[in-house]
Amino acid sequence: MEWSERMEQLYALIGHLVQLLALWWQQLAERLWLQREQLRLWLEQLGVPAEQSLIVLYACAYLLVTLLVVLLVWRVMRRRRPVTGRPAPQQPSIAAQDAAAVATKPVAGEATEAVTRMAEAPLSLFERMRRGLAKTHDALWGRLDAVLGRAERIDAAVLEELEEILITADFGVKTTTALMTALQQRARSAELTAEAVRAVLREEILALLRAEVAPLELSASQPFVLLVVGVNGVGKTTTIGKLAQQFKKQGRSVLLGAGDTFRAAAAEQLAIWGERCEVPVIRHSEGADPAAVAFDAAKAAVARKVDLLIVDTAGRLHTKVNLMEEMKKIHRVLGREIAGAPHETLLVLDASTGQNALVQARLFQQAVGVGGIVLTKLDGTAKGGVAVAIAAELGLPVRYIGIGEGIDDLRPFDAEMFVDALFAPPARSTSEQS
Ligand SMILES: Nc1nc2c(ncn2[C@@H]2O[C@H](COP(=O)(O)OP(=O)(O)OP(=O)(O)O)[C@@H](O)[C@H]2O)c(=O)[nH]1
Ligand SMILES: [Mg+2]
Repeated sequence: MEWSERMEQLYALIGHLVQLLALWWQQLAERLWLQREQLRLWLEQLGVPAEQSLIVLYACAYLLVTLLVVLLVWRVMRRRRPVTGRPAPQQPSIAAQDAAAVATKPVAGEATEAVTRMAEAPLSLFERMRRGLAKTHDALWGRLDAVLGRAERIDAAVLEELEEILITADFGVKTTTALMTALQQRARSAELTAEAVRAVLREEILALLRAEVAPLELSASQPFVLLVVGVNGVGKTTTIGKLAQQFKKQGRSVLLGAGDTFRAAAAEQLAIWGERCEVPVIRHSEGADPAAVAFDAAKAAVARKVDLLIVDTAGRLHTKVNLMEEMKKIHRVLGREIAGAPHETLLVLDASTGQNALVQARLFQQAVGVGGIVLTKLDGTAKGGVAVAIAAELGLPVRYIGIGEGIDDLRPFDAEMFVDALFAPPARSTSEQS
């Protein structure tokens, strides 16, 4: 309601009140007149001379009524006045709604809100990575710390426990064996302390990862064609959305191809990402030939001279021969339209599937050839060691890791930051880390 409307209502109310008061005043005056002798006696007892008693009576009544009116007006004003004293906006902004929500919370709620807001303050890249890898960190650092903390000396029994920890964190048998060999070698040359164990593990894991770190190089072709493959639900479409957003932010032109025609919702999901990142999407109807989508998308990418074409595909079981054949057809079509395309086949793997991700990677590598890995959902699993196993056992570069569902939670893989996040003591503060 507008402020002027409120004021009009207020004036009308005051008008009614004044009428009421006038009536009441009239009745009161009549009564006083009838009781005037009695009142005059009271006033005389209070020391008021008889000739002035009438005027004192009127003055008292006048003061009383004025006081009552002032009190009434003050109460009405207090009840109706908006908090800010300004008209309320027609469409409150999100920030205003937030502020209103905070304002209506009890004091304890306000404190919690403040803490939450502090927690939501922009985090350093490292802190984001550390939080994303918290579960693997706990499975590795937490358990290592417990074993090393209670061991008086690092003997064969302790090494056996360490081996079990690495296996449980999904480093894989081959990688774990390599790490244990490095520890035993160090033990032969010098006494193995808890600190030395941590240092050796950190160095060895970093060396394994560093050997396979390679960022995606888009300058190899224009348009650069990225084909995204993987089994159902690993995060292909989400990864494509996040990638489109990141490349767009870098100033590159991007086009998306909705090659998952298996489900109508799949193209819709990609179209939503396209809208969100303001990136066009080439799509066909449900059940259409994915190779036809790839063909149209490649044609459009050339005609529009985009920097990057990313083609989504339906999740498929690597064991289904016909689906793998379909993928090969998409490969052929893209290659016919754009020389060398797809320039990269990115295999998306869900980290929470642990060693099964390695099996998928091997089969996709055999079937369609894989250029790099995106390891998603590291935030929800204690099996983050699989990143090391992929690098060490498959020789495939982990290009990106997914550490959450947010648009910025897909990060180019940085081996050092990854290892630091795994080995960082839990109590380390943000400022120290950044
Ligand atoms: N926590 C977490 N969730 C993720 C991550 N990446 C993707 N997801 C979620 O995983 C679910 C599946 O993601 P999609 O992108 O639809 O997976 P897809 O591989 O395209 O699935 P299909 O098209 O059915 O084969 C969604 O709920 C995503 O939000 C990640 O890094 N962390
Ligand atoms: Mg999908």
